[in-house]
Amino acid sequence: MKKNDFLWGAATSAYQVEGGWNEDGKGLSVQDIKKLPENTSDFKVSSDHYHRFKEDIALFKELGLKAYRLSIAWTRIVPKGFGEVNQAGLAFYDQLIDELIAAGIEPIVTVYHFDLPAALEEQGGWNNRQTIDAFADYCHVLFEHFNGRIKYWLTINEQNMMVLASSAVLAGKKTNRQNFQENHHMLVAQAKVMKLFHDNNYQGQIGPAPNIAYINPASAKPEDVLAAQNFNALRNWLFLDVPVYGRYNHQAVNILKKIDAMPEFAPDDAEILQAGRCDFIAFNYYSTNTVSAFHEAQGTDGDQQAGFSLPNFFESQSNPYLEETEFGWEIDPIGFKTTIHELYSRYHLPLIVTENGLGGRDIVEDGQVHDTYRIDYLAKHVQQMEEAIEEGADVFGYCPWSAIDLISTHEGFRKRYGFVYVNRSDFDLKDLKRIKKDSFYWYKKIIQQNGSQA
Ligand code: BGP
Repeated sequence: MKKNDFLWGAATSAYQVEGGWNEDGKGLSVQDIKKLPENTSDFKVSSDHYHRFKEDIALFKELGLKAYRLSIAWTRIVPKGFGEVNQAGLAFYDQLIDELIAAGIEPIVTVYHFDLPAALEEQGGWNNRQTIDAFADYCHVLFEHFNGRIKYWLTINEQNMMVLASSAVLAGKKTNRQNFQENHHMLVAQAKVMKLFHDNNYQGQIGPAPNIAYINPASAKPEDVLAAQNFNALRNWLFLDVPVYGRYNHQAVNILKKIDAMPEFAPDDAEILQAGRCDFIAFNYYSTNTVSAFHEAQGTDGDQQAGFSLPNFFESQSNPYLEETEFGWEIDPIGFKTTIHELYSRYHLPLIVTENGLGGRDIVEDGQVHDTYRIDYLAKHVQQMEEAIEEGADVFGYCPWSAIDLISTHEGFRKRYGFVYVNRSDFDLKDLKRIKKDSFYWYKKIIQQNGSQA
């Protein structure tokens, strides 16, 4: 049964919503320096939430949000990634978090959402083990400063997509070996931070936030079923077995060895992974993926949902039973239920959905946005989630992407997700006015009723 204190929320991330890219001592992140496609806006102004957060939180309160998932920009707190702490950055998030709490909205905080400090990237980024300590120091500052005000901490947003879809979310392509060595350092950093959190008895709980998409076999052919199991291990379970069980998933290890990408472990790493565990699982879900056994000679490289292929292991296939969004992402609400049940059976930890939503080219007509396609997507996903809860899975919150329009990871301002429209385009900032979409009124009712059944 869904509880009365179920966290109906919504999500954003710092670089995609805030703007104020170089204000009040903020350092540059990899997002500020990445090469963007020509038709796509940079992140300098985004939705200007940095200057308009009070107006935005008033809208979130009107929407009835019980929770708001935000991320803190590492470069506002520690501009160079390591060393000096910027008090003005802490002061900004003090105001933001206090405003949320005063509005009765539970802040859920991601500490790192795709925005590694550029100064660390220049020193080798996650390839350099010093980034592990930099991350732990940064988190320590946050835990000390916000202790008691944040009940739910999320470590790293979609670490699996930074590794598997790096060209889409970070605009940089690396070899498998580099990617999985960096991945290992992130896993170690996350474990260190989870241990630090528990050893110091900070109030609240901490969890990872991968993008989980259950992988379907393209057919019942045994080779396809095995391919799907392999991809599930590499895309999904690798990223949860470590924070839940303290060790790598064996099928993922097998693949990494065979593609010559098994990371090097420093002497204490296995022990660190064992010692740092999570309290709950946060996950982002947009759709399932489908694969067959590998046939073609070449691998492909997709964005977060577009699917992946790995020679000798699996090959991305589209699912003929699913519709797609106008940006080509498949829509699979039943797959959401499958994913929730699979996660709960594997890990037996409380779950929170920290992203789910539909990106579309919204249009304003007479001051209104009739985003029926988004309502349809969200309604079907809410229904499947409610059924999963009814059937016994422990899900304690749902934070669709996104609370308000913001810049997509690689498709600019034209791909919108929000309940609130922001009046700007990729290259014309217009007046950045906020307009409540039809989905805003729909979600408000869902929250008021505590779900889709009154
Ligand atoms: C997730 C990211 C978000 C967000 C969302 C939508 O992968 O965590 O930051 O942007 O996907 O993706 P996109 O903006 O590419 O449509």
